Amino acid sequence: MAKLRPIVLPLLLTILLYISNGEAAASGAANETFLQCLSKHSDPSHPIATAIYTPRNASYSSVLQSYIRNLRFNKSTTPKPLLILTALHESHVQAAIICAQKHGLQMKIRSGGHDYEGISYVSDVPFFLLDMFNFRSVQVDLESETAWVEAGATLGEVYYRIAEKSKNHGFPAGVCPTVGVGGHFSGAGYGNMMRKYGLSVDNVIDAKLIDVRGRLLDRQSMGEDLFWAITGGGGASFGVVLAYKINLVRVPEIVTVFRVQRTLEQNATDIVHQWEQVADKLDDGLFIRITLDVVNSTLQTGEKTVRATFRALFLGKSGQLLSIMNVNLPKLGLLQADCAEMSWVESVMYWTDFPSGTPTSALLSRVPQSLNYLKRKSDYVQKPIPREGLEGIWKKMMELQVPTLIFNPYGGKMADIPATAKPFPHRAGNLWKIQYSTNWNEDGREAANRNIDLTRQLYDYMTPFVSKNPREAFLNYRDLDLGINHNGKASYYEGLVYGIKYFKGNFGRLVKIKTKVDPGNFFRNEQSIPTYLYTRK
Ligand SMILES: Cc1cc2nc3c(=O)[nH]c(=O)nc-3n(C[C@H](O)[C@H](O)[C@H](O)COP(=O)(O)OP(=O)(O)OC[C@H]3O[C@@H](n4cnc5c(N)ncnc54)[C@H](O)[C@@H]3O)c2cc1C
Ligand SMILES: *C1O[C@H](CO)[C@@H](O)[C@H](O)[C@H]1NC(C)=O
Ligand SMILES: *[C@@H]1O[C@H](CO)[C@@H](O)[C@H](O)[C@H]1NC(C)=O
Ligand SMILES: *[C@@H]1O[C@H](CO)[C@@H](O)[C@H](O)[C@H]1NC(C)=O
Ligand SMILES: *[C@@H]1O[C@H](CO)[C@@H](O)[C@H](O)[C@H]1NC(C)=O
Ligand SMILES: *[C@@H]1O[C@H](CO)[C@@H](O)[C@H](O)[C@H]1NC(C)=O
Repeated sequence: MAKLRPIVLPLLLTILLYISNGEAAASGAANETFLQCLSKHSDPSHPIATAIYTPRNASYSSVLQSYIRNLRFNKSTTPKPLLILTALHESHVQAAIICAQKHGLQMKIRSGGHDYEGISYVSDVPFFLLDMFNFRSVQVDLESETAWVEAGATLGEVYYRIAEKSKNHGFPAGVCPTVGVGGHFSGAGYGNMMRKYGLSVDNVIDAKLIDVRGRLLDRQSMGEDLFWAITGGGGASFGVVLAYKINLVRVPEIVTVFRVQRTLEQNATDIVHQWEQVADKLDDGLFIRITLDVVNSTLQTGEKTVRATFRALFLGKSGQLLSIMNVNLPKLGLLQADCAEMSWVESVMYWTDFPSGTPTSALLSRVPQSLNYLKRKSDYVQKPIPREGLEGIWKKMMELQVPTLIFNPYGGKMADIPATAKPFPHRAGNLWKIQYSTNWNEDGREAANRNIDLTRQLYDYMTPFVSKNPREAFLNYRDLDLGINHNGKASYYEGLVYGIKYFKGNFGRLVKIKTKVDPGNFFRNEQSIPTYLYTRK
């Protein structure tokens, strides 16, 4: 299939640009090309031609590549869009939706491009890309402690614009500043204030969406069901999100961070074991993430060890943090010297690993700090892993060497919010989430297969320690290993396979809403919410 692409693409493009579409002609629609349709259905005072890139435009490749965040999908063999529409005005989005249906074209929607499986800009069927990066305004209103943030804004822009106006406000969302609002919020969004304030979507209060009929809707006009669905169920199954309105949260003027590393020789097992008992029960303002990787032992050359990196944000001062730590996690041996006090926005910079002293305006950069080939998977832990269990995991990690594990503690506000409040179901009963994270820099299929296989081996090894029936997963950690939808006759059953893992009991409500708002399954992708009935031709 991949070998055919260079021939297939220009052919399809010719069809798209010059020949009237068969399906449209057959259905009696106007005898027009897709491009003509786009310009006919958009506002003439915002010429859509200035937003259209076909492979003939010189900057087509650079526009496509600017928001590829997994190098696995930056290859000549990666399927490419027939055109990219970099929407500049809401009527461009409306035209894209209307014309794509008229011409039977698959549409992919991209905001920040961080989807781990690239499903926002890759497809196995002919498609075009609706790219939302121009929709990037962030309007902060301190009086009401709210903000309207457009889908193509980055988290870094959101944090910067809030901090610019207030030292006492922040927003609970992800750690990486280049992540896009469109995918992040529509897929729930979590970060290091989750234990205090919940997910991003727990703090979203309104939205603007273009639906399958091209209507611009807000929370009131879309209704509570659809609003619920696009706050955690993934936007791309339901419409195109233009913007979300968020409630800002209060943060103290001074927060404290630390990063402490311990290898197995430095009692990492004891410390992780103690963390397991307390991490979800600590003060809500304290979030301690553990990253586990395999490094050379300092004791003996040639020996490997596991290193645990404890990284924390505490919404308070270091004195109070130290007393919490001495009572609850004394085995870490945290010292005053390990702690740094700073403003909340500086803590965002710290967590992102910007060198200390970097100006906060670096949060506005859309160039990622690093780009890799990568694979991610997720799991939930619901009972502490016994010490021998941890020791087995370390042994397995040292055997595989490459994949790393990241433990993100739950509890606090996460346990207080009912599992049905949002499509995201992983609330009370979860101690922590595991992210399996593998990065590599070598090009080629062989390297990719090897690294993906190592990640899957570690995931398989973890089976006895994680949630089961279903084995739960986090939508924003997109993982096509969990199942793929071909959007054909078996679509509902294919959707059930991954849908139950991402949404548990909320899957049924999502399918019901989907069936109502998009019965023809126009808004579809490899892991979208299916309809109950197979209605698409
Ligand atoms: C470096 C990195 C760090 C991350 N850190 C975190 C983290 O700390 N916390 C966390 O929760 N997640 C994190 N993630 C995962 C991230 O939240 C998801 O990948 C998220 O979906 C990315 O949003 P995006 O807009 O950048 O992605 P995109 O790839 O543009 O979109 C992701 C999905 O959303 C759909 N979509 C995008 N925009 C719209 C829209 N406007 N309307 C409808 N559908 C839309 C896409 O079609 C696709 O299905 C991280 C990812 C990366 C690569
Ligand atoms: C409509 O399409 C047909 C078949 O492609 C073509 O012969 C005809 O010229 C087109 N008409 C217009 C008005 O473009
Ligand atoms: C791409 O090329 C077409 C045809 O030359 C032109 O109409 C369009 O404006 C170009 N797009 C951009 C964004 O410049
Ligand atoms: C993506 O691929 C293109 C074309 O091969 C290359 O020029 C570009 O540098 C790549 N991007 C990155 C970040 O490696
Ligand atoms: C590890 O634990 C032992 C026993 O509790 C203790 O004596 C030793 O000092 C610890 N080592 C480190 C590096 O903290
Ligand atoms: C770890 O040790 C191996 C050989 O034992 C060596 O090749 C490698 O460079 C070392 N890695 C680091 C980060 O020091």
